[in-house]
Amino acid sequence: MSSLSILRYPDPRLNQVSRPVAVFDERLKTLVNDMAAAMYDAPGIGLAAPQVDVHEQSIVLDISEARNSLQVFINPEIITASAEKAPYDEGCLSVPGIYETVERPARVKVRAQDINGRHFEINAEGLLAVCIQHEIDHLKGFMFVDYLSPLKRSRIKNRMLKEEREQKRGKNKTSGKKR
Ligand code: QAP
Ligand code: CO
Repeated sequence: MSSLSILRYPDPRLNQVSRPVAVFDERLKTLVNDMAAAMYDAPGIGLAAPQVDVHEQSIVLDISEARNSLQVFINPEIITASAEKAPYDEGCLSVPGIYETVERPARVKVRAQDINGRHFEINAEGLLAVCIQHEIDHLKGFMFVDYLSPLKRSRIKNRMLKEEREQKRGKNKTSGKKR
């Protein structure tokens, strides 16, 4: 079980801008380990720190079938993005049960730091490119639903708020009775 709980859309804390990580210490290792545990537990393929209410530029992802290839990106930046776009049916651990098609650059070059602060660059395409861009958006307070039309977004928001209300009622022993 994981100790971190994942914020759910439309929690306004998901719109906070994350600050860069400055210190690469034990605390950061613990955060990244806990984020990975929360992602595997969910299960998901990517998680950004603001989704667990930590507003620092830290991302974990694992797009492998075997779930044994954790990738960590601290202070990630997209250096170049292809003009060519590709669509993908995206979901998000903060918007459970919702999947919508989003178009993004098909290929990106990303510069980031590893858990020890060493800089590295990767060229990503396919699912990896989608996932990295999706997670970097979280660090800017931006969500995949923000690419959708206002109508679609408001429908998703209402669905999530309704689920939240129903979940709260379910937890209450007197649910179903007049209060
Ligand atoms: C972001 O998303 C992503 O709705 C990571 O009920 C998604 O791990 C990048 C999940 C798609 C690229 C493509 C979603 C789990 C997991 C749900 C996730 C759900 C349970 C989403
Ligand atoms: Co997400």
